[in-house]
Amino acid sequence: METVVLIIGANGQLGSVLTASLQEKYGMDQVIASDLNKPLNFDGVFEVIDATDKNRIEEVVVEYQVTQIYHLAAILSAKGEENPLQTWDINMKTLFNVLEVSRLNSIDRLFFPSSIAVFGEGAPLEQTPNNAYLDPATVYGISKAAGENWAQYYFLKYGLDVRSIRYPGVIGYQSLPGGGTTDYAVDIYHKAVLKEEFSCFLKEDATLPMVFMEDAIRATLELMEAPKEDITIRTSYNIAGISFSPAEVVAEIRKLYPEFKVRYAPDFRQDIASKWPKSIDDQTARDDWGWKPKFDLEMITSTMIQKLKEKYKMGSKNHKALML
Ligand code: AKB
Repeated sequence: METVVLIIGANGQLGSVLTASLQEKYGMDQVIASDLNKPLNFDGVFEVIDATDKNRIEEVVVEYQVTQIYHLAAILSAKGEENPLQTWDINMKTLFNVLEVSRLNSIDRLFFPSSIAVFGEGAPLEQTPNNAYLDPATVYGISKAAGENWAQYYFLKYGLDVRSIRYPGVIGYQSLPGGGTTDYAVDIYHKAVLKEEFSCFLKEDATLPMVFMEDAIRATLELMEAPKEDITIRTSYNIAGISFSPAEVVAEIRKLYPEFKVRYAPDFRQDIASKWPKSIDDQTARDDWGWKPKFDLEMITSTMIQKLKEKYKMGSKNHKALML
């Protein structure tokens, strides 16, 4: 069977980079990117889909004979707290729509991203195991924990091959995150390259698990390629990259930009971060499908700085315009 992939939420931080990787892997015509708006100069097949509209998802699935779906659309942790009930509605409705369309159209494989936001005060902060107690404190985390259980339910009840990763904060130069608690770890590199002062919304010692974009994409593709019988977790897999605090990333950046200035102005996102793990035990992902991160903080920092310098040199000085 020829693989045809639909990506829902293709304009997001992960979605935009994953789309390019899937196009490279399967071919331009085999990948259907979708989101609420078509980006300017998009290269490839794009369909406008509002994932709260189940019929629209199904229309595209049928038209292109889609065999795999990556459902990436969601409202993240910090943004989600502005309107909790709306966040719950959107995150769950879009997931139910995708699960149902997948079941009814015999989708071969479905990817659903979860997050370290599923963990709360009931889980150990260090080396949080895959099967730790889940008591998330944000509506985003609650929706992801519920989503993991619904994914497993569809697997057990209908045999739908749903696979999932609990992403830590994702750091990449290709795209900007939006509405997350870990977003500072991307913004900080932009400010360093632009030689601007950085105002950090977390405390200097707020250690969080992170992963570099290349590793995050590779993890996603490796999980989706793994033989079905190797997948022992149908809720979601922990993956770890590297853990660091704002102070540690600042120290690393200052090796290249000694004058780099930072001030700390912790806000409500610090409360969210304080309940999330500091480090993650990802042994099951390593055992089941061979997961292993490649990028440490030094490599992340040198790559981010080098790539962002190239981008800013080539493009506009306008931070937002550059990333769209
Ligand atoms: C967020 O900060 O909300 C996300 C996440 C860890 O899921 N980056």
